[in-house]
Amino acid sequence: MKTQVAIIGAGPSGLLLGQLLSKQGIDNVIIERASGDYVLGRIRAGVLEQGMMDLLREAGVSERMEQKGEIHTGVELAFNNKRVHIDLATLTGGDTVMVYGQTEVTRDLMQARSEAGLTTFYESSNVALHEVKSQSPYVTFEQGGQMRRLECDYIAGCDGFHGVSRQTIPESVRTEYERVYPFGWLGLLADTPPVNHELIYCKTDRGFALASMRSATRSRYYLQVPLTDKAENWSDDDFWQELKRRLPDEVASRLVTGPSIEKSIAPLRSFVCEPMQYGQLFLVGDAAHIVPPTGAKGLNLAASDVATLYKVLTRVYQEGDQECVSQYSEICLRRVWNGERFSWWMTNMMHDFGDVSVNGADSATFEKFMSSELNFYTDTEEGRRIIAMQYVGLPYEPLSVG
Ligand code: RFL
Ligand code: PHB
Repeated sequence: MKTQVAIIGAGPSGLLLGQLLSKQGIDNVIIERASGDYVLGRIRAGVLEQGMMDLLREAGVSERMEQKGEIHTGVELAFNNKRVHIDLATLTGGDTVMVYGQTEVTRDLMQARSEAGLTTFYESSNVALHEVKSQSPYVTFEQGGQMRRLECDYIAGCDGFHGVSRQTIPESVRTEYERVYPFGWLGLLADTPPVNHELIYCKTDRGFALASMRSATRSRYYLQVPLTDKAENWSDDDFWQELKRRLPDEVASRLVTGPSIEKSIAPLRSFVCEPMQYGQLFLVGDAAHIVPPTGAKGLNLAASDVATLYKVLTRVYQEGDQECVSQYSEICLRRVWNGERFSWWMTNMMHDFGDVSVNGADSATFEKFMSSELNFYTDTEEGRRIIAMQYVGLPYEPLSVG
């Protein structure tokens, strides 16, 4: 088998890249380890930045998002008996975010790919990347007991944090930056009306909580929990009671509870792999970087990587400019590090670090620094604007003219 671009992973990064490339006439094949149902069953991101909404429109997969997604013009931060409204639209001169689940984005992209008759190999095992430094790389994988070989010009590693693509870059070439946090997020999805019309990020003495949603009838909530907790040991009742304690009183009084559809714990991590390109291989999305979910940036950073790689490969194939490939890593990493810094900052300000010392400060001192930081940025319009600009997302950087 032969294609122009081999894409490893059919998560949102791989599917969106495939869709955009196909629209430019660039042939691609996706190789995915899991089944389509498994990929759709993962409940993850809920907030899309302006740049990602525009990219989904460009990819021709925005019809359902326009109908079902909800534009949010603000978010709320609650702490110390205060509720601060961050008016995203006013503070940024009109930018907003869209609440539309990653599951729905993935579903739309899967449908578009299957309607266009593009090839995806689900349930592939032993995926391996070969000769990525040469002009003729290839991918081998096993499917239905049969070994297959896919020859290509380029490989896009869209296979998430635990994928094989990043490991293909020799250790002597890559540098990995990492911060693991001493807690996780327990998420619960329920068919209950959301407790508030906007998201509320809550910092409390009992730990962080987030009130989010998927639609007018489906809510998504998160609780900061110790890493030692197991989702199956949290009953729905325990979850709702703890959430009530962490929401502002007035909000808690209107919480509607119900049976959970999904409950899971995600660890929190900041991680970046540099560089994001090696020979003919590009790392995209979670394969190259992870952020803690506090800033709602993970999927959005994946989308900005896709936007950059799409521009690079379009220029390669339509203008014959192979030099522009070397711009990919630097352009992506500038935006990635900004998202990393914002997510780390929001995580530090909003969570309870318990007895763990942070950045050399004992926990009580760190807590004082972070409370002061939160007050400083929320008390003034300038501070709120800084939060708003980063929450809606920075603009995508264009390729430089070669
Ligand atoms: P994914 O989604 O992990 O997809 C990778 C795909 O690659 C496959 N794969 C392989 N395929 C072939 N061979 C191999 N060896 C393979 N190994 C793995 C996997 O099966 C999978 O299908 O990465 P991608 O596409 O880069 O997408 C990234 C996003 O999923 C991620 O950044 C976001 O979900 C992060 N995130 C959020 N991002 C936001 O922008 N806004 C949010 O509100 C937000 N909330 C969240 C989140 C992530 C969360 N969790 C659980 C980590 C909330 C949570 C709770
Ligand atoms: C979500 O709805 O899943 C969500 C929203 C905002 C975040 C993280 C997760 O910051």
